[in-house]
Amino acid sequence: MGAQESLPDPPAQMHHYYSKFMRECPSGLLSLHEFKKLLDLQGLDPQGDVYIKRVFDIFDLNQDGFIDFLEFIAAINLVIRGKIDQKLKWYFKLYDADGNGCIDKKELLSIFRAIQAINGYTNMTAEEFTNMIFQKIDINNDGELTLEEFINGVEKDEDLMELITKSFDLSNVLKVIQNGRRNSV
Ligand SMILES: [Ca+2]
Ligand SMILES: [Ca+2]
Ligand SMILES: [Ca+2]
Repeated sequence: MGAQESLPDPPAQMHHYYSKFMRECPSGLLSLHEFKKLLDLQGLDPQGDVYIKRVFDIFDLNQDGFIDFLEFIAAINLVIRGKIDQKLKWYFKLYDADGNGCIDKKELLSIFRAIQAINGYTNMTAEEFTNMIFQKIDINNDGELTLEEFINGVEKDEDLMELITKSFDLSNVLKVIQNGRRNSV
């Protein structure tokens, strides 16, 4: 609906992102260290660091320890064009730390603690947040969230959607990509 028309045609866009990527990352391979620098997330406490490493690992599709240009483009596509479902799948992957296809309370709790370590202030404790989510969307009450429960539950609940989106703000990633890092050191 209109929004996409304002974007340059794909090849030009690709070129645009390629120059940005190469400017931020002349080697063509973005390391975890550079990723944190790019997002201005250095000097986090250990919990926050573990969390950002998980975000990095999800973007690092071939798991070679670097984000290359294609992986970078895949991330941009998710941020710009991804449908809500695709984005929620991404968050699900982020929260499902052991990758067994379900989010349990421990996983959600540790994610939310890490988010607090990064963002600081929240008006709920990590425990309250976790219990609230399970009360709302663990439909069969088995203490685990499947992908369906997660997507259906979050889609139906605006507050929850906002909380989840804030847990790792993909639009901030895009802002950094568009404008470059806030203060180049
Ligand atoms: Ca990679
Ligand atoms: Ca799990
Ligand atoms: Ca369940």
